[in-house]
Amino acid sequence: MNFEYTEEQKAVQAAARDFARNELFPGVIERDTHQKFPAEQIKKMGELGFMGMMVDPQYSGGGMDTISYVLAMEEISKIDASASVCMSVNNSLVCWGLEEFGTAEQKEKYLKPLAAGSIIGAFCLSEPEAGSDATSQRTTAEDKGDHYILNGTKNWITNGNSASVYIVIAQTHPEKRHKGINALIVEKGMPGFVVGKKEDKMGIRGSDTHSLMFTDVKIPKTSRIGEEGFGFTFAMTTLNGGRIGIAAQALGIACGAYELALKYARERKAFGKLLCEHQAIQFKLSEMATKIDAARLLVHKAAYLKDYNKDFVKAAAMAKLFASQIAQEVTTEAVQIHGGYGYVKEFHVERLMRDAKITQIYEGTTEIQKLVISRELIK
Ligand code: COS
Repeated sequence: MNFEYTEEQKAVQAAARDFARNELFPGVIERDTHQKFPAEQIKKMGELGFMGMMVDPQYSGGGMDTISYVLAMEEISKIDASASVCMSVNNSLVCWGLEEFGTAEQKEKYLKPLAAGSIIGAFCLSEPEAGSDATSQRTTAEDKGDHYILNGTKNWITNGNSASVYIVIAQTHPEKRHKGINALIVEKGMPGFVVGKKEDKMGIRGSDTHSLMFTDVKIPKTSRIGEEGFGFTFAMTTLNGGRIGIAAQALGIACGAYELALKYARERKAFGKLLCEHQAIQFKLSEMATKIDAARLLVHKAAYLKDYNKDFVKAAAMAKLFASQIAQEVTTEAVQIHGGYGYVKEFHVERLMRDAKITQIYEGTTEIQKLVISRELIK
C-alpha cells in the first residue's frame, strides 16, 4: 500500500489550495449572506481545469485520476462549499455521465464545453415528490416518434439557473416503472423550459439552487442518453460516482473547520494559558483530527477503486455516509472551540457548520447510503 501522492496529485492539490485561498476566500462571507453565485470564480476554475478534471483530454478535460479530483474537492470545500458543489455536479454527475454513456455527437456538442468549464451543467433527478424514492418520477417524456415531449417539475437543482445544459430524468412508460425512465439533455432557453424560484437555503447559500418547470418541451431523440429506458440506471450509476465528490466535499468542510479551530486554539488564551494547553480542547482537537483522517481514508479508498475500475458502490456510499456525519460533528466542535466568536459570521465556522448539513442530504441521504451499503453487504 502506498499512502504517498504522486507529484501530479500534489501539484493539483497545491493549485486548488492556492485558488481557494486567493480567489474564493475573499468574498465568501458576502456571497453566503447575499446568496450570490460565485460566477467569476467558477469561470476561473474552468480555465484552471477544475470543472472537467477526469474527462479525457480529447474532450477538453484534464485527464486526471479520481484521487486528484477528491484532493481538489477537499481544498476548494475547506473554503467555499458553494463553489465545490457546483464543481462536483459538473465533474462527477454531468461530465462523467456524458463521457461514459453519451454519443459521439453529444460529447462533441456538450461534453467539450462542459469539461472546459466554458458552460456549466445540472443534473435533474429530484422532484417535489421524488427525492429518495427516485423511481417515482412524475416528470414525463412522451414518445412522439423522433422526439419526446417533456412535462413536469424538478426541485432543488444545483446550478439551476447558471447551467446551460441539464440532464433531466423523466418517465416515458410508467407501466415499466424504472425501466421506462429516460435521461434527456435539455438546453437552457428551449421553448417551454422555465427556471423557477431560487431556494433560500440554510447552507451552501452561494450555490444556485432552483426548481425547474417543463411544459411541452420538445426534445429530439438524439438528446437521449443511452438506450430507451436506460435513464434510471444512468441516474443510479452516475450518483454512485457523484457520492465520492460529495464525500470529499464533506471531508473538506470538516477539515476547513478543524484548521480554523486549531489556529484559534493556538492563539486565544483563557484562564492564563492558550486554549490548546487545556486538556478539554486538546481532546476535542484529537477527536476531530482522527475523524478527519478516517474519513479521508474512506474517500481515497472509494476514489482508488473507481480509478482501478473496481466495484466502488459500497465504498462510495460508506465514504459519503461517514464523511458527512463527521462533517456535522467536527464543524459543531469547531464552533464550540471558538465559543461566542464561533457563532458570528466573520470567524467562518458557523457557515461551515451550516454547509455541512446538506452533505447528509443531497446525492442520497444518510439513510439512502445505509440502504445502498446494506444491499451490497447482503447481496
Ligand atoms: N447503482 C446502480 N444501479 C442501481 C443502484 C445503484 N446504486 N441502486 C439501484 N439500482 C438499479 C437496480 O439494479 C434496479 O435495476 P434493475 O431492475 O435493472 O436491476 C433499479 O435500479 C431499481 O432498483 P430498486 O428496484 O432497488 O429500486 P428501489 O426503488 O427499491 O430503490 C433506491 C432504489 C432507493 C436505491 C434509489 O431510488 C436511490 O438511490 N434513491 C436515492 C436517489 C438519490 O440519491 N437522490 C438524491 C437526488 S440527486 S441530488
